[in-house]
Amino acid sequence: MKVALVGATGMVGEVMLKVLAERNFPITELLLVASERSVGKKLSYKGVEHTIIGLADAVAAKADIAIFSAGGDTSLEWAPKFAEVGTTVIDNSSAWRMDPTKKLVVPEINATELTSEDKIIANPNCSTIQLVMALAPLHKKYQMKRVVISTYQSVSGTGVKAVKQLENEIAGVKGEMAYPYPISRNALPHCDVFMENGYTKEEMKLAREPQKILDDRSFSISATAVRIPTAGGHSESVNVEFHNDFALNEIRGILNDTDGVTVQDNPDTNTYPMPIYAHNKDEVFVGRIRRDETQPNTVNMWIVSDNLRKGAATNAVQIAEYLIKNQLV
Ligand code: A2P
Ligand code: 11C
Repeated sequence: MKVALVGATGMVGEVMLKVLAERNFPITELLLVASERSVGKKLSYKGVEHTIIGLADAVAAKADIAIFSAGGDTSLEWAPKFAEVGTTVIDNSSAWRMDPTKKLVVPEINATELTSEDKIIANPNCSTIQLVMALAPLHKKYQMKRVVISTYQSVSGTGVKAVKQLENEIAGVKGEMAYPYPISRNALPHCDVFMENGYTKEEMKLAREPQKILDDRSFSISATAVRIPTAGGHSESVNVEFHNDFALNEIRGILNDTDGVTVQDNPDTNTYPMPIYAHNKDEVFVGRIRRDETQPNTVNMWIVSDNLRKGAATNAVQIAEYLIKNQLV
C-alpha cells in the first residue's frame, strides 16, 4: 500500500507512526505530509528517514490510503482532493463525522458498513470511541435508554501547546497558555469551544456521535466534559439506564468477552482503570461496575483509555487494516 500520513509531525501523527510500525502495516511507500512550515524536514519510520512533503505533492502521488490528523480545516479543504484522485481518506478530525454521506467508524462495532465507495471515512472523537466500545455490547443485550457521562480528559487531547502549558506550570516556568486558566492543580469544565446551547463542542460530540456509530437514535446521552491535569489518557464516569434489567456479573462477562475491552474491577485489591496504566495500550479499560441503587435497570461504570491510541491512531489504523483485508482499497 502507498500510504500518506497527513499531520505526520503532530502529536497524533507521532503515535500514528508508532502504531503503523508496531502493527507492521503493509506499506510499500510512505508519504509523510505536514504544513509548508515543515516541508523538507525529516522524520524517521522503521529506522528510515523520510522527507516531509506538502499536501499538493501528496495528492499528486495518488496514495491508496491517506490518514489525516491535521485539524478540521485541512481535512475540509484537502480530503476531497485526495478522494478525487482515488485515495481513500481516513480522517481523524471532526470535519466529516456528522456528514450523513460519510461513515463514522469504530471497527469493532460498524466496519461492516464500509464499501469501496467510501472515499472519506471519519474516525470518531477520542472520548466517543472509548465510550461506545463499552456501551455497544451492553446496548445490544439490554437496550440503552439514557446515558449520563462526565469526562476527565488529559491535556494531550488538546495538543502540544497544552502539554507544554502543564509542563511549564509544574516546572514553575512562564509560557504560552493553551487554556484560559492554569491547568495544573485545576479542573476546567471546558473542552473545545462553547456552543449556543451552553454545552461545549466536545459534549455535543459525545451526545451525537454514539447514535450515529450505533445507528440508533432511540437513546439519549447527556455529557459534561472536563479537562484535568493528566498528561495522557481520558477517563469517564458513565451512568447508563437500560430498558431491560441485568446482572452485574453478566455485564462484567459481556465486557470481558468484547474484543478491545478489558475489565479491571476488584475493590478488594483496589483494582480499577487509571490513565497511567492505560498509557500506550490499545484497550479500553472498564471498572467500578456497580448498580445505581437510586433507579431500576441502571449501572455506573468508569471507562479509561489512551486517547492518542484507541482514541485516535489505533482506531484509524484498524479502519485501514479492515479496508485492506476486505479489498475495499
Ligand atoms: P506542522 O507541524 O507543519 O504544523 P498538532 O495537532 O499536534 O498540533 O499537529 C497538527 C499536525 O497537522 C501537524 O503535523 C501540522 O504540521 C499539521 N498541519 C497543521 N496545519 C496544516 C496545514 N495547513 N497543512 C498541512 N498540515 C497541517
Ligand atoms: C479532546 N477529544 O480531548 C478532544 C481531542 O474532535 O477529534 C480530539 C478532538 C476531535 O479535547
